[in-house]
Amino acid sequence: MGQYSSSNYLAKALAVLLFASMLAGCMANRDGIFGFNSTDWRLRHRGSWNRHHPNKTQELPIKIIVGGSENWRFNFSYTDWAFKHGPFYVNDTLVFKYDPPVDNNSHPHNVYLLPNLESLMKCDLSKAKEIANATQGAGEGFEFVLEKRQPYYFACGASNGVHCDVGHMKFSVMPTLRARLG
Ligand SMILES: *[C@@H]1O[C@H](CO)[C@@H](O)[C@H](O)[C@H]1NC(C)=O
Ligand SMILES: *[C@@H]1O[C@H](CO)[C@@H](O)[C@H](O)[C@H]1NC(C)=O
Ligand SMILES: *[C@@H]1O[C@H](CO)[C@@H](O)[C@H](O)[C@H]1NC(C)=O
Ligand SMILES: *[C@@H]1O[C@H](CO)[C@@H](O)[C@H](O)[C@H]1NC(C)=O
Ligand SMILES: *[C@@H]1O[C@H](CO)[C@@H](O)[C@H](O)[C@H]1NC(C)=O
Ligand SMILES: *[C@@H]1O[C@H](CO)[C@@H](O)[C@H](O)[C@H]1NC(C)=O
Ligand SMILES: [Cu+2]
Repeated sequence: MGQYSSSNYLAKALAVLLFASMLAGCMANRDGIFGFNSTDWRLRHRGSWNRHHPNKTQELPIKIIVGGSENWRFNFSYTDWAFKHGPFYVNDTLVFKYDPPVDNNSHPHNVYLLPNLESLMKCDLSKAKEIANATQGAGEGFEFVLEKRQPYYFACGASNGVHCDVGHMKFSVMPTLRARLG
């Protein structure tokens, strides 16, 4: 009996919660409901909002800064970053930002496109193509459009693969097509 009524109470509480969140969902265009600022939330979750609420005007490609606020640097896991920030879509732009060399002894970053997964795993740059040199990551950064539905393999080619290998400056993306409404 006691068991029953407490679980009954729980069910009612859940129903109320559910209703409240549905209401919040319906009124998602109003800011500040229940202290929940949906505009703010949408800005912060722009990517996932777009992906879960495909909408013609929100199907536009976006620019993504590689590494987010970490930019393109030594010793940051870009494989993890790419996993967390996917999926990527055809025509999205990746932006690589990194400082230009300060003197002749610095080992500045750059960006290489590798031919396949094996070369990425081995940090083998022998068949790779430089797409951005040491100075192109400055300022607004180097932009690369993911034009095709194909895997792309990126790495830093500095110090003959050391940045790629020891510095984890490598990742791959497989852009897909955006879902369409009707
Ligand atoms: C909600 O957040 C947006 C963006 O941060 C801000 O411009 C707006 O004033 C906020 N609205 C309320 C009601 O706090
Ligand atoms: C699509 O998004 C735009 C901009 O956020 C909004 O004004 C419009 O009402 C949305 N359309 C639909 C069908 O959800
Ligand atoms: C690389 O980062 C890890 C933490 O993510 C840190 O423990 C380590 O000391 C760093 N190594 C270098 C060479 O900066
Ligand atoms: C990508 O952009 C190009 C050039 O603007 C366009 O021709 C192509 O249709 C776009 N692809 C997709 C899948 O949106
Ligand atoms: C860098 O090297 C070049 C030639 O290799 C030299 O002219 C220049 O003075 C050097 N710069 C510095 C800051 O050492
Ligand atoms: C890097 O590429 C830019 C644009 O192609 C070029 O202007 C610049 O001279 C290059 N810098 C080096 C160090 O090769
Ligand atoms: Cu590097």
